[in-house]
Amino acid sequence: MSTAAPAVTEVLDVLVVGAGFAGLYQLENLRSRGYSVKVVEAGEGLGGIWHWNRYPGARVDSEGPIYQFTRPDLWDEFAFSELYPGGDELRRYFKYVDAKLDLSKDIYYNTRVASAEFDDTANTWTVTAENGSTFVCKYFVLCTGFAAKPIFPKLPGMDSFAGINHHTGLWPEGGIDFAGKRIAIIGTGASGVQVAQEASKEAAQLTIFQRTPVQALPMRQRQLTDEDNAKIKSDLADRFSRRAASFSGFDFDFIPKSALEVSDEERSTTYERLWEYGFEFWLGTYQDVFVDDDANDTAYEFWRDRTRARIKDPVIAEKLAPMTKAYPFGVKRPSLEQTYYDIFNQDNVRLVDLHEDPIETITPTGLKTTSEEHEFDIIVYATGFDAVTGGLTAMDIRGTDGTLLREKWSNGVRANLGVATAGFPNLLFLYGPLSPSGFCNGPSCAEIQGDLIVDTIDYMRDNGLNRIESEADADAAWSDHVAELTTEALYDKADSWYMGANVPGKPRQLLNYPGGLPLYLAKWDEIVCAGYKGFTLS
Ligand code: N01
Repeated sequence: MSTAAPAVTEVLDVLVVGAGFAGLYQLENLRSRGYSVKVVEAGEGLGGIWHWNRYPGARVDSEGPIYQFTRPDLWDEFAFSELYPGGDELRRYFKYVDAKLDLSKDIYYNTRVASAEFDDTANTWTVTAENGSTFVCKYFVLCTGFAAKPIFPKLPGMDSFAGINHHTGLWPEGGIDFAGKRIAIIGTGASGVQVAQEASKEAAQLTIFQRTPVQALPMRQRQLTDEDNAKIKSDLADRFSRRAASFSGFDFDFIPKSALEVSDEERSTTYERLWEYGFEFWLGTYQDVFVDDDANDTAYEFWRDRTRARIKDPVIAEKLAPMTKAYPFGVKRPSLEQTYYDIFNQDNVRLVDLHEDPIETITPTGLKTTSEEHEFDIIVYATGFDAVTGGLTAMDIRGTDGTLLREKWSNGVRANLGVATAGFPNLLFLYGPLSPSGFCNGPSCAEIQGDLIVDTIDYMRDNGLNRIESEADADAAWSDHVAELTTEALYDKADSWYMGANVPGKPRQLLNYPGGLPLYLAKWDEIVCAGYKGFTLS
């Protein structure tokens, strides 16, 4: 296994950043086509988000079996023990993939990229890591994922807390004992929901600080027997084959009807059916639920009534699932939950509504809201990520005119097809801003968008070309296309990481491509068939 990068400069065809699904797919595919390629990874193991997300209860909250690589020699020999595998099992999966494909020999762990500069004459990037190692590469491929940069709230006194405090995305490897502790969780997104479910089992007192209610759906978790796995595998290839035709890279899609054109009876039968799957109540719903507010109301009301029925205290029920929707259903990422709404019926669990009682300061013994002093042993920051762009702009990547990528995007992202931007030749990013990214099942887009990147590098080699650069007009046109699609949907009606709205000062724009995977792929085809229209190749 490679550990940290070498002290000498290494010259490569491709340097990939990030050893999650996307980076590993690039490594395996580029390597097999004869390129010299290495991956640099900040963590000390592979798995990307699954390397870092070690908080109690961390598990995939997308449909289980379709959340893996599609190579038959990989899925055929690996069996998950749960429909929605947990972090430990996903790390076991990545180790298995590593052993099968011998990936680690080409990965430098504990190697975080600090900066990169483009050599305009040689058409190469010189990339420097924080540990001082350097690489010269023709193509610099960023696979940092959407959640590489955790964010903390800016609260006075944070350094003064004498207990244990961690962000969910930076959880210590050995774990933290929750038994008998007084625990605060700040944030109620997917991570907050998952850690709260676990903490509620053991904590002496768990206090959950909510700013915006999550709209969590039933996970429908179950253990998988050998028989279940055999059945899953019997039609997995077929399920994988349907991914590129669906909006989000799953094997199912929206119902091609309006929620408003069907009878109340049909809609309610449909919602009952989708509710039994949980996840599909979100991405398998009527096609206008995220577009038309009235259609959206029908889904919200169903979700609200099902959810409120589980919460005994009507005051708490109103905070968790308000009668009047706080924001349209499903335009912030709904988490999948198992016991989240039940734990508020327990004596050891309390909800604090931050709109009524905001946090004023963190204290040495806990935190102080406007109306109360709370004492805690542990504070969990489940406050999310500078999503989609944060991992990219954290590096000092300098383009041809000396501008840093983060400066270039300081007033909003401009990126052609969500994979390249003018002034940064031979820099390609996957799962990046203005591509399907956060709307797309991670492994699906690692492969489907990943193939487009590999094919582009092949096209360059096959045609004796050395430099590919997006044109500023094409960046603007793609960004305008995304903005126009955004106005046709309801995403802008919520303050979410999808909109960049969870990070103070970040420009508000939809960071994921809202046209769905099939339209995105059709746009790629159009551009490639026109000889990479909108890119300058030389
Ligand atoms: O982060 P989030 P997350 N004061 O941004 C609150 C994926 N994921 O880590 O909604 C108080 O969703 C914030 O409040 P508000 C999944 O795609 C996947 O939970 O901004 N509160 C919100 O409640 C998910 O969507 C898995 O008003 C503050 C919470 O913190 C994405 O990762 C598992 C605050 C942040 O929620 C991110 O989820 C877990 C402040 N200053 C996550 N700042 C898998 O299955 C923020 N909040 C892979």
